[in-house]
Amino acid sequence: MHTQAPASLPRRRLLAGSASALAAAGLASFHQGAAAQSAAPAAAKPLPGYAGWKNADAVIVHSSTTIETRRGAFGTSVITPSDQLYVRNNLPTPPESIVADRDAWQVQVSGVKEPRRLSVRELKAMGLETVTMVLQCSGNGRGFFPSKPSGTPWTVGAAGCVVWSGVPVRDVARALGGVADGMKYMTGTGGEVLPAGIDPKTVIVERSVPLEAMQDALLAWEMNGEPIPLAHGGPLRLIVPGYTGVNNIKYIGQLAFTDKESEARIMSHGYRISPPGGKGDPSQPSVQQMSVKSWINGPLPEDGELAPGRVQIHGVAFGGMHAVKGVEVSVDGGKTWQAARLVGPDMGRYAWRQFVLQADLPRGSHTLASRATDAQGNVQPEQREENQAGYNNSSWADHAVTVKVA
Ligand SMILES: Nc1nc2c(c(=O)[nH]1)N[C@H]1C(S)=C(S)[C@@H](COP(=O)(O)O)O[C@H]1N2
Ligand SMILES: [Mo]
Repeated sequence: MHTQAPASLPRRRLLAGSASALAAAGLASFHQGAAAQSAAPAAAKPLPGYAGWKNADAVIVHSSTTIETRRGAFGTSVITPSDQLYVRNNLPTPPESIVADRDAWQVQVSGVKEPRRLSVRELKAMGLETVTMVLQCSGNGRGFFPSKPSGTPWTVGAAGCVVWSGVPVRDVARALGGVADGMKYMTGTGGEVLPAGIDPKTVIVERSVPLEAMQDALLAWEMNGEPIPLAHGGPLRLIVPGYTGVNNIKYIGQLAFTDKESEARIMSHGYRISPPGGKGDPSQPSVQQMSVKSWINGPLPEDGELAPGRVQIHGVAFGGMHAVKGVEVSVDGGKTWQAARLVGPDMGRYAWRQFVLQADLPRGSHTLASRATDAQGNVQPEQREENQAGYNNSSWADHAVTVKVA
């Protein structure tokens, strides 16, 4: 059983890379979030203005740029309501003015035979597709690493299951004559205005994914039935199903098919699986495709003592790139397992499934765990893979909860 480090604990150090570059340039306000976090009192932090519409009872505000969904708030109806969905920004959120005239937003498309700037209005005429997808930060579950990596100590709530609508990237590429020869990556660049006087490469949000990821990718303008809120990347966001949050570029300004990976720091050194004590570098694996994972959302220790008898143990399970085949639940900390039942609609292989196991729990303490298997037979591992920055935690043991029945 693991407990979350209080969000008020001082950070051991400020975010490496971008924050220090900004600090060096004297742009203190640019990493207000990190600074506020290290100095903050224990009281709950208020929602930042751009996310003021979020349901304050359903989220944990870590900083002005990091907001997590409470584990008990996920519910059992598959889709994460927008006002409960986590937020993670590496740079300050752009001004509301960028969503004043959404259809006028433009994205530069290059690495195609006929490169062009396209407005959202033009994109809307090129194609339409809808995908339900788990959006999950690479660092979700970092709070369970005993090594206390620097960065937001997310437990389970830097994730949600979201419906996106937009134009398939492959339709856009086709309309522009097709992908140019020799391209190996799809590279998306955030449309944030960068501070003057520092090397853009050190702060820009730009990520490359393998070219084949374009097959299911969208340039999306709608989320959960509404224009994408500014906090989640409106007016236009690149959606790369199955890939971790950072690869899903908000307020996308450029979409390029490239022969090399981006040289932005967030690609070359950030989001790399580094050995404990090490530093990120381009030789290490990049955090990209998600793998099979599940966790229980109820009952939880915060519900207090349970009455003896029947409980409905429920949670979410997803496969990353593959559909979920099944979920097992243990009520004895992983000694024995029983097949859970998948409940609710199947929204496709990139969505999560919800599961339930009915159990009769006698008086005492019970450690509840879940373990998912994907359609390829990959089983959620017991242990996390140790790494310096606390990425990709899919350990079922870390996600177990202990409840008391009295
Ligand atoms: N332009 C841009 N895109 C971005 C980011 C960002 O800071 N700027 N953050 C990334 C990260 S690290 C994550 S986890 C997700 C968070 O998406 P959300 O805020 O909609 O939950 O967006 C990704 N896309
Ligand atoms: Mo993230």
